[in-house]
Amino acid sequence: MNKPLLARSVCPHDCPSVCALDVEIIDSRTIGRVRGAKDDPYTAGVICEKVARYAERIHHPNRLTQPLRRIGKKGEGRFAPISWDAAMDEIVARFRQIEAEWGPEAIWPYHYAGTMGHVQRDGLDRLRNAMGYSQQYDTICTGTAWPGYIAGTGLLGGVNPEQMAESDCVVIWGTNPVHTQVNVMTHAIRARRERGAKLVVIDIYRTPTMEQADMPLLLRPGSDGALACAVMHVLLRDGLADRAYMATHTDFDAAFEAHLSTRTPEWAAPITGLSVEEIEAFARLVGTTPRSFFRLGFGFTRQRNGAINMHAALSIPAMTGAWQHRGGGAFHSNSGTWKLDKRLLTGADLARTSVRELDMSEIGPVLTGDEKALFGGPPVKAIFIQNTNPANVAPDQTLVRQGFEREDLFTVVHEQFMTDTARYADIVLPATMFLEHNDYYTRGGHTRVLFGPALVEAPGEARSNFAVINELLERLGVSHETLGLTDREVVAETFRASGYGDLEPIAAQGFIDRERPDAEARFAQGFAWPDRRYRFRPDWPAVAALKAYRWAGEPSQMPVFPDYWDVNEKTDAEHPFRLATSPARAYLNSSFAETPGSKKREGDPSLLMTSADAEALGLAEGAAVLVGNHRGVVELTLRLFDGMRQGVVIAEGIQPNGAHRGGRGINTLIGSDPVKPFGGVAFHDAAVWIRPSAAH
Ligand SMILES: Nc1nc2c(c(=O)[nH]1)N[C@H]1C(S)=C(S)[C@@H](COP(=O)(O)OP(=O)(O)OC[C@H]3O[C@@H](n4cnc5c(=O)[nH]c(N)nc54)[C@H](O)[C@@H]3O)O[C@H]1N2
Ligand SMILES: Nc1nc2c(c(=O)[nH]1)N[C@H]1C(S)=C(S)[C@@H](COP(=O)(O)OP(=O)(O)OC[C@H]3O[C@@H](n4cnc5c(=O)[nH]c(N)nc54)[C@H](O)[C@@H]3O)O[C@H]1N2
Ligand code: SF4
Ligand SMILES: [Mo]
Repeated sequence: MNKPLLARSVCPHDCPSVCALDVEIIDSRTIGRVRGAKDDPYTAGVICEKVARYAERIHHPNRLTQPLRRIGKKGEGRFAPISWDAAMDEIVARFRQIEAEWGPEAIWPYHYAGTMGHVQRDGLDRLRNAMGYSQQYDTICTGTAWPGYIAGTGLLGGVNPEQMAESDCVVIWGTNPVHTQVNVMTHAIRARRERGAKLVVIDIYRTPTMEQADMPLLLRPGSDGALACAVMHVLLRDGLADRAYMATHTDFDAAFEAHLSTRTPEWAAPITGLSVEEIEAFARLVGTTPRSFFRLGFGFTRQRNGAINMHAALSIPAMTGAWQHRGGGAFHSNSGTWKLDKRLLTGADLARTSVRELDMSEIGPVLTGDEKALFGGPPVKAIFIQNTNPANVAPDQTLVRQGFEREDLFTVVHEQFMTDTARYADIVLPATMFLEHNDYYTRGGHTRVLFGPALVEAPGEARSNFAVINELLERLGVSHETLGLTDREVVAETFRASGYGDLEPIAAQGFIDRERPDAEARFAQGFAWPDRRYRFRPDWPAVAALKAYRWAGEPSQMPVFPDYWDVNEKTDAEHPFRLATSPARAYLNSSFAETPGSKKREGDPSLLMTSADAEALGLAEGAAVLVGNHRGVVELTLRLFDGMRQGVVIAEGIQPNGAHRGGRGINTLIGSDPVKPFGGVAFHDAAVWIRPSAAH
């Protein structure tokens, strides 16, 4: 038998690893195995199981292959096939009619990062910019993490994460890379194997990542700020702070030192649930190990005090001076370092001024007519969705569902599968997958920008986002440069405009390396604020100005320094448990919920609870439980797991709504109140009650 052809590609999913892939091409329509590229230094031949099994997803019998029109009730899931022409005619007619009656802001193009390819992901902005439709304020994922990081450094960038392999102490803080970005483990474990580095893992439950730690630190949810402050207290107390580094590279002053003087390990112990000895040992480890690498994740920022906690954790290497040493420093994301000029693909030249920007995380309040969320403007009468599944992943599902059930809302969903959101659509359009279109991908968790070419034909009548947006623009009478271009040409133009050079050599190699000089990445010549100093005292208005963030609260309410900020959802007699909804290994957000391998691995939607808590409630392994709060009730299967602090429960993953008895998904329990300072969702911060389900 002939060996299948191997082609280079890149994983399009919303994962910081953005792995370089070698894909077996069986024929013009069929792929075989998918492997991690061995010659890519960050991927290093390793990818997650779910993408290794990609043939299951791309060739899934349930892929959408033709446009559909709703014939059943909203959300019922009954559709009839129609032609692309008829679908487009109807969309354009409805958009025109709604615009005439309510104005263009009554139409809301809504997208996220189901594909991380910029041309296919962000092209929807051409439509909204051209037509004056409502803008989208992107908060759901990065809304708390990024501001917290930028508050310290002034720039969203850090030390090349490959250098974790040269570290003597890798601190994996608030991320579970065994599930969410497996390549972090490759480089962290290499440091342990080759240099005897210590691995510290800080989480709220005993994850498979924590299982591998030399120093596991199991916190109470939302208490990271307290831990960071106590660590800095010890560093100052014991002479482990690098005062010379702080004097030249930070805004460290007597006021901050006085603030930390009361943040003792004894103060932090009851807040965090750690012992004084654990806190002291962690402080000593990072205080005596110059090459300490802080790999800061998203998970610990999905708390109402999350932005503060990110900044507090990031402040530790600024105090030890770990930034000065190879293998030391910090990393969260390099998404602020690409210097891309995306004006062509977003249609920035068409943008109108003073169009309202609706918060994507507040889709529930927006669709149910909340005046504040709508900025007092017209109701949303049409929504056009690409690359996201808000009827499953967005918070406050009771409102989201009410919104999508509105008879007067015209919903179009462009999708690969019949998701919870597509089920609510009036028109469903079939979408291509990454191996069927061209795009480029920025690797937020590393330094490369990769090119992913179209390698196989799309099934049935599936069309790319790029093609669909261009056709809509054309039918709406817009003329724009992109209409005469292919997706590949837009990649080429974007690279050229960004000073990346010609696409052809980049495509042949598969990537362009955007690594910055090491000294720059570790802010050796100064941090990115005008005075070149790391800020222990954040200037939040300056952060807002840098990234066009808007306030979700009073600026004066923010803590002045890193601290334990006690603003999280409180447990009380009625809601005694704290719930976190941490990502599952075999799903990626709402994706892969349809693939057999992933379904088998994840099983029923379940709730992890300690045996002591279960015993107190009279509940046994496998019991059906109701989990609720004022937002709604969800049914889950109880799993005993003694890997959390008592009173903490974990529901891993975002299972499809329909996988739950009762049809209500986990985000029913999560609030959509914008997290301070600039919005975002506290996905791991909910107070709930738990009862046995009457059904069992
Ligand atoms: N409870 C809970 N909820 C969460 C989270 C959590 O931790 N807990 N995490 C949150 C986070 S961080 C995020 S980022 C969100 C993400 O949630 P989603 O935005 O729903 O993310 P995905 O599942 O990655 O992608 C959504 C859809 O994009 C589709 N898609 C992929 N490629 C294309 C394409 O090229 N064209 C089109 N038209 N569609 C495509 C996929 O089929 C998929 O259905 O979820 C959030 N929700
Ligand atoms: N398999 C898989 N991979 C994924 C995803 C997925 O759903 N599944 N989602 C993708 C997306 S969109 C993103 S944004 C990234 C996110 O990936 P990560 O940065 O890893 O963030 P999370 O997965 O939200 O949470 C990571 C860990 O933080 C923990 N955590 C929650 N609250 C706290 C806290 O208060 N303190 C501390 N110390 N820890 C806390 C959670 O329990 C979880 O184990 O992963 C991506 N990769
Ligand atoms: S989901 Fe993440 S770890 Fe898995 S292949 Fe894609 S980029 Fe790599
Ligand atoms: Mo995310």
